[in-house]
Amino acid sequence: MALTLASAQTIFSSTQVPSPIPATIALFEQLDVDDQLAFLWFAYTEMGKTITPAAPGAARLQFAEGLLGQIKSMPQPEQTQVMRDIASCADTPSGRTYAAFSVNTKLAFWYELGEFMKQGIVAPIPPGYQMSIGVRALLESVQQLDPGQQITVLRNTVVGMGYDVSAQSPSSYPTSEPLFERTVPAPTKVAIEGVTEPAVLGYIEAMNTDNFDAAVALFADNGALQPPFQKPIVGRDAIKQYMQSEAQGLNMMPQQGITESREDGSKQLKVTGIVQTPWFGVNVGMNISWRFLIDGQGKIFFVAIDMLASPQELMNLRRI
Ligand code: 45D
Repeated sequence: MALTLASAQTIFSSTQVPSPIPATIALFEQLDVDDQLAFLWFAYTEMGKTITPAAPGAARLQFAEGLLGQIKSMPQPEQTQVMRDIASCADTPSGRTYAAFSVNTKLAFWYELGEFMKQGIVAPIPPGYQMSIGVRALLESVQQLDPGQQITVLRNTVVGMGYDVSAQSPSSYPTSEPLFERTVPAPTKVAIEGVTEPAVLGYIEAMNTDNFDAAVALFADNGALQPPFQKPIVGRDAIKQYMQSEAQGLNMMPQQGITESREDGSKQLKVTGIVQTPWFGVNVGMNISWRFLIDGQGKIFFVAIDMLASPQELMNLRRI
């Protein structure tokens, strides 16, 4: 019987513990826009006491410079309004410009705006701002998350902002992204306890050298990759575009896994480990799992990347 995407998505589903991230983001979305901006500000500055993102280079900032320049030249009330418009996904010129940025450019835009707010070049959170109960509760729950989960909450809220005119076309990843320099060298030796599958080892090795051609060559023709909290991306071309836009400079450190053979000659593997983003380098490790379905020809038919609910989940490789 041919492998199907729907059945591939369910592999190892009984071992998956729900991540607290979607629930946190749902709470964030219930806040009004001023509270959202305030929450992000306090979460970001609080987090900044222990971990700060690497400053985005000029090559990446160039895409955001037009919008940043416009904001800088506005009177403060208008600056605040632009931030509100972007955060509330309003249909405005700035909202449209922002939505067309890649994920990393969106992050770079807010990084720079945060710096401007600290320097007083852009309107800060109003000095008399009183935290609402909702903001306070959300900040408290975010403090319970591990650092990898905290930065994922920030990233995913930022990604969802802006007015996306092309929301219906998932193939529209921005091209010509500047390279994202690794802040730390990638691990060179890949050894995963319990895993010898060449496609899996080759995948990690290719990703750690940003060799996305080699990575997608390991996929079956109609193979699929499912990023955390997203729908699967199907086909080599679409996967490669996605990787170029969102997977540059990631350090992947799988630690252990299990391999199970299936009756039809395919194999399913669950691998757990740590991923570092070039935004935070060695300072933040994200606990994740990869769930691979390898077809009878040794090609990747499906891989899902999931954020783990807790570090304990790294060891959770039993089927039952
Ligand atoms: O609104 O195998 C202010 C895939 C206040 C590929 C602010 C992967 C106002 C395949 C503070 C200014 C990619 C799926 C805002 C693996 C305001 C694969 C600013 C996984 C917003 C393993 C806020 C990769 C700021 C993973 C500046 C899991 C926030 C990658 C900045 C995960 C936040 C990467 C930053 C993550 C967050 C990166 C820089 C979670 C970066 C997060």
